[in-house]
Amino acid sequence: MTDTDTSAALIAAISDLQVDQALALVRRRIAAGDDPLLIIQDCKEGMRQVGAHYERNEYFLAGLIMAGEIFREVMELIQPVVSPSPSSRAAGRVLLGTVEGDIHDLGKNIVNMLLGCRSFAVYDLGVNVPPAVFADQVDELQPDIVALSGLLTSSYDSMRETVDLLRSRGLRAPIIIGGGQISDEVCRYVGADYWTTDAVAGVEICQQIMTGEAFKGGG
Ligand code: B12
Repeated sequence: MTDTDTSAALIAAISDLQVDQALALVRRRIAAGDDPLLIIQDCKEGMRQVGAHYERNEYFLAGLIMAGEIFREVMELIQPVVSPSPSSRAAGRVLLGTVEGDIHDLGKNIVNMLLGCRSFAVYDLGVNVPPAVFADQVDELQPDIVALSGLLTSSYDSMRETVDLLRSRGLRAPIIIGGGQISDEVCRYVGADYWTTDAVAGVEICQQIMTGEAFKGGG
């Protein structure tokens, strides 16, 4: 199989909810020394296709649940081969969580893992986190960056409430939002400083924030 074939086969296995096949392909690519971030990228595309099946009523909630389980198992295989950066000094402190009303956490967990690899200290509040909990933790932990995750359209209102509360309590640290459907328009609605639909890009933004090189916005 060529690289393109394996990539397409993995996307199809996830899209078709073929757990054994998906895991076998991931194991094979890890053994071949493939970049784990490219493997994650393919899995993300497979998940996007699962979502599209769901929208067309070809899959139901059980399909989403199964896809979530496949992705979790894939990440168990990938996590050990994602290499941390050599620095031992904390690059910055990030308070992370999925906003209230939203329980999607696979993307957030990737962000957590990649930030950890880049020596950030990450405080992950989990999922369905109310604005007041973010605000209390900001007071206690004084993070350099607040990072909010949300996949549902309805989570934009939660993000906005969270940002409003944090700003009203005097938070000056930058706020970055991430999730599959986030856009510049959503970022402006929410009142966040940065946005992204990609974990790797999000980590780069966090690194640029810490070195004072980040431009507001995202992509
Ligand atoms: C798996 C899944 C689930 C699983 C989640 C399991 C889990 N532990 O997370 C379960 C079954 C729980 C679920 C439930 C629901 N889901 Co769902 N789900 C999905 C699905 C198929 C994949 C999501 C995923 O994990 N993708 C893979 C990850 C890696 O990608 P990601 O999350 O986008 O994260 C990446 C980036 O966005 C970024 N990122 C993410 N967060 C952050 C944060 C920061 C700070 C940064 C920097 C970056 C970043 O980094 C990641 C890597 O690059 C999507 C389809 C889709 N298109 O996304 C639907 C989808 C999100 N779900 C949807 C729906 C409707 C639901 C339900 C309402 C279904 C129902 N009837 O109950 C419930 C909602 C429950 C709730 N209250 O949250 C819709 C949302 C539609 C909308 N516009 O609001 C989608 C889009 C499916 C669809 N096309 O209709 N779901």
